Amino acid sequence: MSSLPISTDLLQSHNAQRLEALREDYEALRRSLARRYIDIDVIKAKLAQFSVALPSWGSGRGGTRFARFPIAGEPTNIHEKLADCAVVNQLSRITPRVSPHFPWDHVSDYPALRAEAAELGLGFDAVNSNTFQDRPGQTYSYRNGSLSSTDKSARDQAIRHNIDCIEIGRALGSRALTVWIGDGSNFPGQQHLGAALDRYLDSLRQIYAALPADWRVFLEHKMFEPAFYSTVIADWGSSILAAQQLGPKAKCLVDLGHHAPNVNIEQIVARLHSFGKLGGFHFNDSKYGDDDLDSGSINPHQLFLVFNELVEAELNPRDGFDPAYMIDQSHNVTDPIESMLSSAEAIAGAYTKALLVERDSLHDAQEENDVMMAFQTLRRAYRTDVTPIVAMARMEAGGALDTLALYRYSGWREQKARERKVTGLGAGIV
Ligand code: RM4
Ligand code: MN
Ligand code: MN
Repeated sequence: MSSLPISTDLLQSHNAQRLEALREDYEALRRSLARRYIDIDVIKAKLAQFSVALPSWGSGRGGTRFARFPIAGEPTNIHEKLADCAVVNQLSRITPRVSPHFPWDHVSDYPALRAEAAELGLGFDAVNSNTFQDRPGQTYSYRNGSLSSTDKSARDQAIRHNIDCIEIGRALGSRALTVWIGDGSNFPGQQHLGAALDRYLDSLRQIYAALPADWRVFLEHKMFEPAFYSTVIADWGSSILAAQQLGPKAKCLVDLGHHAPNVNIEQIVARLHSFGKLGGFHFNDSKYGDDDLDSGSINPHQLFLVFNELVEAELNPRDGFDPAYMIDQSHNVTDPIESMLSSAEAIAGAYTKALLVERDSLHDAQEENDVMMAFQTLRRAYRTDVTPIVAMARMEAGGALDTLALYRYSGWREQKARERKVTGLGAGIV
């Protein structure tokens, strides 16, 4: 890492002003956790191993299906997106990888892009293919679907694009491909529901065959949108059945926004893990649908319960459990760097709280059907303010004690507003 975006002098003096207060809070928390026989330093060491990838598309003001409201200084290409992601990682220290999206992040020299990212202290996570929209000059339209299209030429083109993404990913040092398709239908009778899935599986088999030995493919389900009557991979059931058909390199990816309201997502996580098929996560939050709001902003309790299952999964790994944790958000009304900083902190906090659950007490209470004690065991962890642990781990890794304050003080966005070109209004993304 030779070219970190924010001045390290600035970062150090920022931390120096806040360190004493943090130490006091950390020591107070040490004492209160010790009364529960929890060693705060062990929890902090565990958190230090944790990381979550940033979505390259999350560094811009993504917009909705209705509108996009650009801000001055937002990134206009993958190079600028990487620079912004590097700011998030430098301050938060838990977002060392970026998940790129193609063709949005297309460049002509991928080894050079990889080197550029490494200079900024970043690597690449799962590559995302995009066959949910047409791009200028494309030969076959995805209007009637992509991997499940009735048109073989469109299917072949979509398969080719996914294989190209694998090639790009190899050059970038990635080891996974995430496939989310918008394929589905808007009218009853529009599509043969069984045949569409058969075509999807056939296409995926060809993509699967192109995966290098140490790669995985993540199948991402989503209930609806852009198709509003049926979606080919609508739910975790379709996803796991497809992954089981394809083979061990195929895993399921859970995007928190891709379920019906009130669905028990933590149970889905547990189920996928039971069958060794939990591959990855897209963190975000939502109130109604695929809102792509900031992680933990609407339902932090759900985020905690999801992490509670992930900690259970860590303790009982199956089929090489190695989940790819990624953020997938769209920032319409905030500075995307601020949203990603805030989300990274919320995710780290939810994980830390899940680490505080007294597992033996929980399991004992579950075995004995002691409902209230089981519930209270989770509650005790959830109620704990873990801010000092998250901040201390971050500082020890070289990050900032108050990430948002330092980001604002650094004047990064204002400086970029002077340097970067103005982005267009454009349309939003899904
Ligand atoms: C989809 C899905 C995908 C993401 C696109 C932009 O709804 O969440 O993961 O790549 O949006
Ligand atoms: Mn997603
Ligand atoms: Mn989504």
